[in-house]
Amino acid sequence: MTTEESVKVSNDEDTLKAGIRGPQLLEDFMMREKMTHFDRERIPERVVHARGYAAHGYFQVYESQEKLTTAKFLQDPSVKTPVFLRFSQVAGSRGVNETNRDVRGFATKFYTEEGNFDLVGNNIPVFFIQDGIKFPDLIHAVKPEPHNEIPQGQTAHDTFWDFIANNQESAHMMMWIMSDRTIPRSFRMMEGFGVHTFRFVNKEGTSRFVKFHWKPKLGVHSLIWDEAQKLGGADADYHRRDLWENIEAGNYPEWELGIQVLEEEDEFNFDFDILDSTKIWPEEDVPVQIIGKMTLNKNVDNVFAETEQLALHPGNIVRGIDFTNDPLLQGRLFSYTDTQFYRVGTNFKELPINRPICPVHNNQRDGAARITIDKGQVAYHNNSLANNTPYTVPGSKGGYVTYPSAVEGIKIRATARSFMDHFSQARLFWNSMTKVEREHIIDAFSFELGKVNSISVRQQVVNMLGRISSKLAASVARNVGAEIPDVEASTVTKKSPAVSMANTIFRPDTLRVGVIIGQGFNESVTRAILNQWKAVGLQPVMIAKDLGTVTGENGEKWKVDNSFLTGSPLLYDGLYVVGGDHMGNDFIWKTKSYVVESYNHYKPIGASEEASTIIESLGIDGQPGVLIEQTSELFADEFIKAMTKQRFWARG
Ligand code: HDE
Repeated sequence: MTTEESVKVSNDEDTLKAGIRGPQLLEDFMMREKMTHFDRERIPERVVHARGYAAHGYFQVYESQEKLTTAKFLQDPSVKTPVFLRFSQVAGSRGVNETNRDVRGFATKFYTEEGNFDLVGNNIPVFFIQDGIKFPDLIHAVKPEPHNEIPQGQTAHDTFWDFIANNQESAHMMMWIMSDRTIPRSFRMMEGFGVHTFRFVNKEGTSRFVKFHWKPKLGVHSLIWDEAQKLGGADADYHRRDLWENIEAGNYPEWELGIQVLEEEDEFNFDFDILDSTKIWPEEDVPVQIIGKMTLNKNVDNVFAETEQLALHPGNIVRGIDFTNDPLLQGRLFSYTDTQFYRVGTNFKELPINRPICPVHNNQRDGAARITIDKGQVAYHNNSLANNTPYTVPGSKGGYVTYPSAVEGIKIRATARSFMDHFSQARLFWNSMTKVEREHIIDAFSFELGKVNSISVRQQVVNMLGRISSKLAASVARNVGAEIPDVEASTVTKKSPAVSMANTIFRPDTLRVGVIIGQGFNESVTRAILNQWKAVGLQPVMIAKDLGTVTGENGEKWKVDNSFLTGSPLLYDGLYVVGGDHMGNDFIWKTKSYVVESYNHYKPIGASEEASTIIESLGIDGQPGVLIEQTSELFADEFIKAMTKQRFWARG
């Protein structure tokens, strides 16, 4: 151990004192250094997206996109572009539990050969507001209320819903937020969206409008509300633990990058404004073309140095990509650098996690905590003393050139008419939901508004829902004691199947099965079943009454991962009760509580013949997704199918 000045430390436990029981001496440079550094360890948390977790990986394009863009990282399929992806929650502070209902940030820094490109997106494709100037209002409304700092990381309170009811452009976003998308099962099972309309520009200088999508290879899956609430207690770090453990285990999460592309001349061919961030471009109208894949394969070494000091900015673009007039995007372009100067410091771009992999040459100099030692006499442009270096690079040689889009009009503070239809796409979303998805949306609105104290705000929101769907409004009104509104609902009948999570990919890999074993369990049958499951990527977690080992009927000792106490049925995607030949009352009782919780959360439940009495005693045998083992091979297969399906909504 040394001091920061590299003096070797002989004692790090006792402060220098005048006499063995005497006062401490100010001259103790070791103690002073340790304490003063500690006193400054925290930096301001992000004003939004404070709680986040990130990992390293790489991106590869499937085939050259040169027809659309000159962006270097989208040209050569053999190039692996390093990426760093930070997931986050918007509303809570850094310590908030991770399963709260909230939008998740999905923000990727691409370290390309021609500079950094940041795609700072969310797991929802639309946003609350249309103009950046409203963002501070939105965030003031969603954050804990200022007079009592309650509630933490929740939208279920008066000021948030008051904002929503009085800023109705948020109607579409609210439908997405009240769906299960805001309580994801895993970061690995979320879609990501760039939200805004960007431009791709190719070498001929042709510009097209583009929206970015990340599609998870594992599909899009969510928790259910009861589970999410309880998980906050069972494991406040549920999502980061899931990401960390899966990357450590070599289960590298993957997302495909998709783009929706529109020709310039199609800009006005839609019944919404393509620059409005409260609108999707329905995938059925503008198909998503899959162009590449991102893989996360390395956890961070230090969360503060990497995840916390990471400074993302939607304004970090590279040659071949440009902005549009999307007013929300334009507002963001100002905010992000400004906040990084405050949060991280003037020279934040020099930090290892933020600096590009290609060299930086310019005349920016000095400032607090400058790391680079800039050499030479000259720090200005134009110059003759340094041969006019660093020199600028024309577009034809790779310099960034802004797309010369036409600008016209008078200076004005107003919203375009084409941005004023707030309900058609909210209705489109509602139309696209399955029965179960609709029930969850109604429950979510009812929960949230039920936590709102102001009767007037509840009613205003219900009135707003009436503009989307009279059925939705009536159901929520009934649940929260509001009047059924007398307003015209949107008449849109169109659906977009792509927005329903029922149409996602269903796969068993990486899902966790809690396997409850008792003394005297059958090792060979259990091993055969678990091997079959592991072969398709399921992850068994061994649960028993106590930690340590459990002895099977042939004397094998199996290691226990979780006891009933340290585990929880909330932590597994399905349950398999093996039991044993001496299951005491306590074992049976605890097993039953695990089964009941899993059953209530619609999860697959399997039981060996020996443990079938436990299932029968609960009266749930024969229910969908409840499987009793007859022959082990068949059972193992059926159980894999059940795990793949994930939830059995049709339970009586
Ligand atoms: Fe952000 N947002 N935002 N935002 N945002 C920040 O930047 C802001 C918006 C998003 O993991 C802040 O470094 C304004 C949309 C993510 O480090 C801040 C507006 C989308 C992250 C900021 C928006 C996002 C942020 C806070 C309206 C999805 C976390 C700390 C014009 C497309 C990035 C920081 C990370 C972070 C401002 C709207 C996503 C204050 C003014 C729309 C994922 O600069």
